Amino acid sequence: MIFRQLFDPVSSTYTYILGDEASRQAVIIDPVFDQVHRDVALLRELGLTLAASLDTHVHADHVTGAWLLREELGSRIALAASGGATGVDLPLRHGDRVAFGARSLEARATPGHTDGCMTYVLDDQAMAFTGDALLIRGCGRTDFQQGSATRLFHSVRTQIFSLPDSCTIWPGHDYAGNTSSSVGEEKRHNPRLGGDVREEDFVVYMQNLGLAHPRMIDVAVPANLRCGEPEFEPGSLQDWGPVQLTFAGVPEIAPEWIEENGEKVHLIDVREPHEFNAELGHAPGAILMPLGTLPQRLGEIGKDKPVALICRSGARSARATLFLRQNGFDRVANVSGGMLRWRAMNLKVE
Ligand SMILES: N[C@@H](CCC(=O)N[C@@H](CS)C(=O)NCC(=O)O)C(=O)O
Ligand SMILES: [Fe+2]
Repeated sequence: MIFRQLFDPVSSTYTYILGDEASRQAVIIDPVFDQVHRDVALLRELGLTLAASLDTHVHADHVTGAWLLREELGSRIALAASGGATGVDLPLRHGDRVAFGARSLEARATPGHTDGCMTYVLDDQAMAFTGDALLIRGCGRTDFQQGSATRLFHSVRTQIFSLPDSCTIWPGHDYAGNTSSSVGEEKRHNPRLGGDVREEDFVVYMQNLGLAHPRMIDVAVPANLRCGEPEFEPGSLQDWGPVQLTFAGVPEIAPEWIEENGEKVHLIDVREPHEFNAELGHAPGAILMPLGTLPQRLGEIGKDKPVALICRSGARSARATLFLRQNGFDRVANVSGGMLRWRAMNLKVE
């Protein structure tokens, strides 16, 4: 199986991608709105088709990427029916399964952090995605969104601690840099829910957590009750051309689009002068500005048009693209594959 754990540093949220090796069908668990372009790029680079996105609950601290992923990739939105959100394609009930190729996840109702929390258990019970029901040596708070410490205690004890000790726990968040745990480990060492802790002890513990209110709750909960559909059209990378973000975070554009639309962009070639006129040649209208000279020459680049950057293979121009972005150029893209691909595609040269 293909498996990735991804992190959103703003909300300390973990997003997971699971893919079936043979069919290339995949699911994503707990995508974050602001990270959707990253997730789309990784799915594309790994050759995966996204069947569904699953949220473990209606989050209070970040907006889900479920709606935006459906817009971009046509994936179906799965969420507990009891979460009460609109726009859900697969309203899940306890015991339902979501398939991706030959593999599947089983939804187990684990209410307590919110009343609609689900834990997703892989078909062979080797992995459980617990959302905020069970965190590493911790658990989700129970002081809002119909939270209940007694319900959470029973959820964890009956639905998660009943899994094999070897089952890996993949949580919804971690605020200390921990990445995973196991059922056996949490049964022994979770200070709130493990060992000989009784329900009464847990309830008192949870009444005394003393956590600050999540900063985003007033924005996140209403948006997540629409599966992350924004109230306004989200800004698009693509407003000037077919720009795609790579997983490395570089906006890229295809050389053939640049050849056809050369007059719509400033095309900057960041190679050295001797390369510009050597055997690869250069694209018509390209302006020579070697990478090392960009910091001094930024002022020469007009902001009246988007900027496309090119070099030999696309590596130096990727660095230049990021440099321009950091310096206030929003409409900027790397010409993917550089002059090597440009020539391989028999595009016009000077
Ligand atoms: N400081 C965070 C809030 C973090 C928070 O409350 N997280 C929830 C999960 S959505 C939780 O249950 N945290 C448990 C804990 O921190 O122990 C923010 O402002 O967003
Ligand atoms: Fe949460």
